Amino acid sequence: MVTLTASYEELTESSAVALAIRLGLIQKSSHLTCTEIGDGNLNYVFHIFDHKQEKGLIIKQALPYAKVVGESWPLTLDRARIESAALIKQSEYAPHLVPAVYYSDTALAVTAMEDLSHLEIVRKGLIAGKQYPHLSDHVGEFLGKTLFYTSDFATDPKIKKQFVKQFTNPDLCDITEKLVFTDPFFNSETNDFEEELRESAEALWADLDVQAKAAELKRIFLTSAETLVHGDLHTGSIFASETETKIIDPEFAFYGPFGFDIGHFIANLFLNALSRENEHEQQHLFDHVVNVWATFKEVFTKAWKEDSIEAFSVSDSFLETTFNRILKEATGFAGCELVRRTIGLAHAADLDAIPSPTRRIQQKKAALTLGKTFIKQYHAVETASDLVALFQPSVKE
Ligand code: SR1
Ligand code: MG
Repeated sequence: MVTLTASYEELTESSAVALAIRLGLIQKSSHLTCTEIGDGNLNYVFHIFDHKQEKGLIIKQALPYAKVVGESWPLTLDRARIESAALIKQSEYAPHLVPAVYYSDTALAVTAMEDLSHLEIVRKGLIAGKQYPHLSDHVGEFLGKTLFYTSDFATDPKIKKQFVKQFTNPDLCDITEKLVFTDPFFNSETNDFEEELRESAEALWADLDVQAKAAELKRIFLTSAETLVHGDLHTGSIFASETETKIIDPEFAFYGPFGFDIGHFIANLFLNALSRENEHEQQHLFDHVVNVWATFKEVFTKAWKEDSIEAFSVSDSFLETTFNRILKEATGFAGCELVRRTIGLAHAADLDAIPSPTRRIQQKKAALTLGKTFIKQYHAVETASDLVALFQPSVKE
């Protein structure tokens, strides 16, 4: 049995229910069920449901190691504090786009939050062939608002520096530094890919231009404390229906570059596009790529005009150069994400689930080519449509 001031212990389905009752978040009843539904790489997620009241609750608990690897990879519990603090901060600007937090406990590394089980994980839905017509409107709005308002453009620079401290997240950033920005570009032990991809992987490791640009992108990730980024905005971090979207799981949040989340979201749209059979089925994903950027720009511009505290914000050309830089960096980050989801440690189910082995390898090679192209050309990209234009030749190569 857990107590409210407990030192850390791993929850079970029954102790998660006991905790929820003790916290007054759910009433004791014979109609309660609890299921551990975590399918991510790092945490337990308990779904508690009162079948009589038809009321649900999520209790998420960080494990002291990476579930995807096992106990040999210890991981800080502090990420639970970061996650709940990030959700609360994001809800100041986009409350309708994140789950409500009811309780958090740093000792137990627990966050109790809104049950979103009426929605589905976007990656799963996309793999099943579904479409989410408002996905890019909502993600673009989320990014436009949260990235603008937590940056120096809207937060007093002294207060922003306190946020930089509060959201310093060395262990989770270390995962990204290694798994996204380093290991996939070398013959590292953490890499994981089919033997048929070895030739393509070796070509990538020998490509000096890719190496130089990946090094630049890693440096930007390491040093640009611009805004509070989500830090892991792939399609598995988004719940949605046809009308609603909720962005979850900001345990990787930290002060990083504006383009990081945009790049990751776009890369994951392309990964799903690569799993589709034809251009007709890919079109809505390409539309989302263009629209998430357009919506981000629109929302960010409105906030800039209305609420910027930066003296230089009177300059339209400063806004333009800011967007140009963000899109270029987002493109480079998208390239790194495509590469790592193909040959790195944590794959994208979109490609792994392609049933025909021949086609799976073919599409993974295309993902590597697209990733490489984005990395090499990130300085040259001018519009989001340029990204879509780079897709077709990569797939046909
Ligand atoms: C060891 S964690 C592997 C990956 O899972 C998370 O969702 C992040 O994307 C991380 O890189
Ligand atoms: Mg996650």
